[in-house]
Amino acid sequence: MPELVGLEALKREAAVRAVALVESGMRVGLGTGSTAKYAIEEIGRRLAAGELTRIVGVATSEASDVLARQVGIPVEPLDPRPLDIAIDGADEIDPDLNLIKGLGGALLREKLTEVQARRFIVIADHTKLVSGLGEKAPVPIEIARFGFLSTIERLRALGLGGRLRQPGAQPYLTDNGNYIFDAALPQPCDALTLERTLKGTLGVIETGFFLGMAERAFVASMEGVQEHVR
Ligand code: ABF
Repeated sequence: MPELVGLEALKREAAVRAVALVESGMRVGLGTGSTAKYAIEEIGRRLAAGELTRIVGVATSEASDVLARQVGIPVEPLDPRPLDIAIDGADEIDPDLNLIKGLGGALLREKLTEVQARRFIVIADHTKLVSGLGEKAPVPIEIARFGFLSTIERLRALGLGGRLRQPGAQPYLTDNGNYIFDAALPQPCDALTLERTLKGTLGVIETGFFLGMAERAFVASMEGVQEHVR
């Protein structure tokens, strides 16, 4: 494994702490992003070392599916059975472990997977800690391609700023074939009320609010890895 320095090394340490909670025979939700990547690699390492057996992974993105198979984790599609644990990164973490996720674009599969986990563990670096959601990051909202301009009008009518995610000539396309609107949040933001409103808005498929889902977070900073429990 390559030598990591600085924050990257600490992100991996946070991932290693989370993966220590994984036991043989578990069905594990595999997150997406640069921190979750370390968790997938660590599960692969523990499998190869014989520390873990009979692990089944459920991947939250095509990229994590590919990585998991590369490191020797058997991957299955999500089915209605509960997952024992899910480990994933986040874009913002508030003091109650409410999250914004989805800047990596995988919010729908992440939420579908992580809501089924008995234990949802977050791994991140300290820059993700906020006193209120929306302080630093927009909330990604996955919207249907069909009629997306009309959906964006509806989002603007709710008072949301922001823009359609468009890194190049074409809008960003999720693994599910949808677009993402990155919404700037008013501060302070009542995330629960906004989440309910958004879920009732035509054209909205899912939001990046992960409220009341995380059990604990391992947060890396230059001082080490801190554990936050809800
Ligand atoms: C996923 O990856 C997403 O929900 C979140 O957007 C992102 C965090 O990535 P990183 O760990 O690279 O900051 O967990």
